Amino acid sequence: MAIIEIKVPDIGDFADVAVIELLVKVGDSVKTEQSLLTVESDKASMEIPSSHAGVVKELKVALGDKVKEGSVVLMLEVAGEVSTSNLAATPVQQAQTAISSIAIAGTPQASMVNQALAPAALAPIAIVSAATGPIEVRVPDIGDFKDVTVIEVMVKPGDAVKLEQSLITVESDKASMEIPSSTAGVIKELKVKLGDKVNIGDLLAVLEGTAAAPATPASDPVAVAVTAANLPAAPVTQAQAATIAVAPQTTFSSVPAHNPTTTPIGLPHASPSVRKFARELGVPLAEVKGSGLKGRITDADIQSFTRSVMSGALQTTAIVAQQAAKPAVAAANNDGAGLGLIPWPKVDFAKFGPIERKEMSRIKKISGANLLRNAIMIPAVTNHDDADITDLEAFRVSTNKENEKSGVKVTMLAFLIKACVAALKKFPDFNSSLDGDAVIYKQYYHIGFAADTPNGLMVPVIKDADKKGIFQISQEMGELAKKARDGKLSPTEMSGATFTISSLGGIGGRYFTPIINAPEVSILGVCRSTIEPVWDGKAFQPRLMLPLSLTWDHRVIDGAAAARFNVYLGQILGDFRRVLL
Ligand code: CAO
Repeated sequence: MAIIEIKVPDIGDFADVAVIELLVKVGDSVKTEQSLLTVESDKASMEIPSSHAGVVKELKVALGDKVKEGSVVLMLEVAGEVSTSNLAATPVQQAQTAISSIAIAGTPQASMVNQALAPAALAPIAIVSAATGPIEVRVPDIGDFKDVTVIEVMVKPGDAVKLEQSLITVESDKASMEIPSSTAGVIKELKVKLGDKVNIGDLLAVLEGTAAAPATPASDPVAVAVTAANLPAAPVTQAQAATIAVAPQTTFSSVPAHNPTTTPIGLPHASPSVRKFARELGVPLAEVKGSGLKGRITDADIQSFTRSVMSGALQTTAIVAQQAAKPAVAAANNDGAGLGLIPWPKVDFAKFGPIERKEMSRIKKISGANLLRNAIMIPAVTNHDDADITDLEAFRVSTNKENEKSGVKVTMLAFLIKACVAALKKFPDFNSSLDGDAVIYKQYYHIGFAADTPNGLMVPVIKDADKKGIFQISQEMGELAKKARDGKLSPTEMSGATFTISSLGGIGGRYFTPIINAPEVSILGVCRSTIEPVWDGKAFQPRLMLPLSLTWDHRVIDGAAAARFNVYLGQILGDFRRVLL
């Protein structure tokens, strides 16, 4: 065992960046490259990773501390002996790699980068087609990070922007950064929107303005255009134009513009990893109160927000809005008036016989409101079909016999999950979600399964079911179903599903019409298999038939696709070798 110092790597000539978040505490085990803390300049926040795996022995920094290159961040106990020469270099080099690849060279943000590591791009890319013509602002060198997501657009067409004013914020999985304008001017056209992926050289906006404001001559038509676009007052004189051209800061101050050094109202202050965590749980960041430095939102804030919502102590705006919406009010009050219907009948049941009144469980109340919204808002259709699972059931039974000692029982539901993944891959519409007028196609396969619990319906999720085998799925399902029944499922274990299966096979019934678990677009209901006479062309044969009920959102999927999905699912359940085709 050895104790080593983990230091702040080279962060360019920026001294004194603030520690805004500590991601580990004493006693924590950390993996190599696990983020230890977040530092922030006025333009970028970034996480500093650990160069070694080990156990945190001592923290050498506190929230709000200013650090610079070489500051000791923490003491880490690592396995084995570590040579002193390694110690000095390795942490710094690794963190340099992480940081240099995300920072923007040639801009104020570039101060956070090791200039020596990224000498190539020293200026934001601005293509000026002509002194008086439109100016294209493009994404500058953001290292070898590809496809970073636009998470904030700070300007709109018609806005006047200053040189180096932030236009958008992009985010990788480790850092978020603001991309500044390489020129002053007026935004004529924005070429990106929220959620777009951008890379170096991509066109962000077309501006009309001064490519290099101080150098622009007073009579420059561009300057006049800027003036005309931004001064509400009547005629603009050449003298006024000159003022604007040579002193854009003062002149533009009358134009409301985004101040890149302050967090815009409503924009939550949180690191990229916290934002990602919030997104995974569907937590609206804007509603979370940050307990970190300067109100910054931490992982713990997201967790306690989620706990509060789950316990009913807190309601998100979405829930409040939903309850304010007529259908949900109708649900809460059993009042059809909210839907423009005649009121729900109010009956004194006690008049007719003895009664007992029981409050619904919290889970039932929450799921009830969601089910009602989904039932009302989704134009859902259900297709029924049967799958011949005679051979699959025989295989399942023999597999369980062979593996009796393993303690893991393979269930039909595990095979159904695998078969559904194959069908979802073939018909990606079923693994999507609606987002306004766009459809989001998910390239991961997280399958939710409805579990009946004493408190009501819960839907735990088997994550990445495409990457797991039948045994692993069966085992996870058993564990998750037990947790569900014991009321111990975490929010993470119930989030992120791309498709849901509701199996009543262990209970009975023939077919039913499951309600889609929004924002998913389809759900498969399964009932109890029975031996049926099936005509093979010559005679009726006794076959084990599994009733399938597929409900789908008609806005995204059409009937023919749904029929094909069911047919394909039936073929796979009939012969799993088809998955290989
Ligand atoms: N046909 C015939 N038998 C079936 C079957 C099917 N489609 N599916 C399961 N079975 C059998 C199993 O083989 C098992 O029999 P053995 O004990 O003899 O092996 C028995 O039924 C019980 O299975 P199970 O229900 O314990 O296991 P599962 O994997 O099928 O389901 C779970 C697990 C958690 C989904 C289930 O327990 C459950 O909660 N189902 C209810 C879901 C629900 O409420 N859906 C409705 C939602 S809408 O309100």
